[in-house]
Amino acid sequence: MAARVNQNHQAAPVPPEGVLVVMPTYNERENLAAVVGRLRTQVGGAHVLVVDDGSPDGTGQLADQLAETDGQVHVLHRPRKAGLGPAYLAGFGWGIEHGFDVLVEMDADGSHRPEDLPRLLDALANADLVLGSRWVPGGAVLNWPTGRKLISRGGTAYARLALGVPVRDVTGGFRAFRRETLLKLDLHDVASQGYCFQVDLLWRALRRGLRVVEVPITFVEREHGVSKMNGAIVREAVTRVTVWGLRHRADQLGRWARQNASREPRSPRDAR
Ligand SMILES: Nc1nc2c(ncn2[C@@H]2O[C@H](COP(=O)(O)OP(=O)(O)OP(=O)(O)O)[C@@H](O)[C@H]2O)c(=O)[nH]1
Ligand SMILES: [Mg+2]
Repeated sequence: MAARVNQNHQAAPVPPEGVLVVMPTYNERENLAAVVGRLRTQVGGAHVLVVDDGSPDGTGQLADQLAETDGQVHVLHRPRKAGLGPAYLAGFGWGIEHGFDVLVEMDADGSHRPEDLPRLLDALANADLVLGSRWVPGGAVLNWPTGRKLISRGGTAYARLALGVPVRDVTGGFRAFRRETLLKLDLHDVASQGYCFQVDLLWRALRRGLRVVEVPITFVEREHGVSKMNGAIVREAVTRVTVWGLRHRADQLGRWARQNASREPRSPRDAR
């Protein structure tokens, strides 16, 4: 299994009108208008769907105001905070229903720079899933304390080892999916809630042999508001990745045993 690019088959880039940027929000009132504004400037044709989980700080109402003045901004209101994974699944469902060809994941806190999006979309011409990557050459993280960098790099290293995937940034949340890619991932049984959702979708894509490409991005620590990362989110990621990794190794072992069994002679006569 490998992240791979088919160099010989360059498809035409998707027109921006077919692009929906799904942006989950929880208490991002101070960040939302700026990031949506930058996004609309960078990729003028793209639509934005804010998926707000009833933010107490009024982010949902602010999103409604943005949508009133800009026909390419849409809002999905959900009653309560239910995690990043369910918010994205709801956003993807909306986007697929409304006929978008490309669905982009992007944080609303300014960590994912809209200026990097055109490169992600360009790379999608030759891939089924494009990952914005902090940990490939050319990628960067600005203003993160060493502790945060260690957690992120450690998480990626653990997932790479457990799952045997060749990807450098498995937990990043700035990504572009083709619609058909999402349709192949059996999203109905995704149970991951926190940023483990990112590993989950990547793992599904790789197991189905889809073309996954990493593109360097510059990740910028949020300037306003607070992170929603917590211990429960980290624990969920470690537990699920460990279970997937064990299952994967057991499958490999089972295949290896079956291959060897079929090669072994059944009787001394067969061996001759
Ligand atoms: N709708 C919804 N959005 C969420 C939820 N949790 C986080 N978000 C949003 O998802 C994006 C990423 O969340 P962050 O709080 O930045 O968490 P993070 O990026 O994993 O952590 P940091 O790197 O510390 O910022 C932001 O736009 C959040 O507002 C949730 O439960 N529901
Ligand atoms: Mg963030």
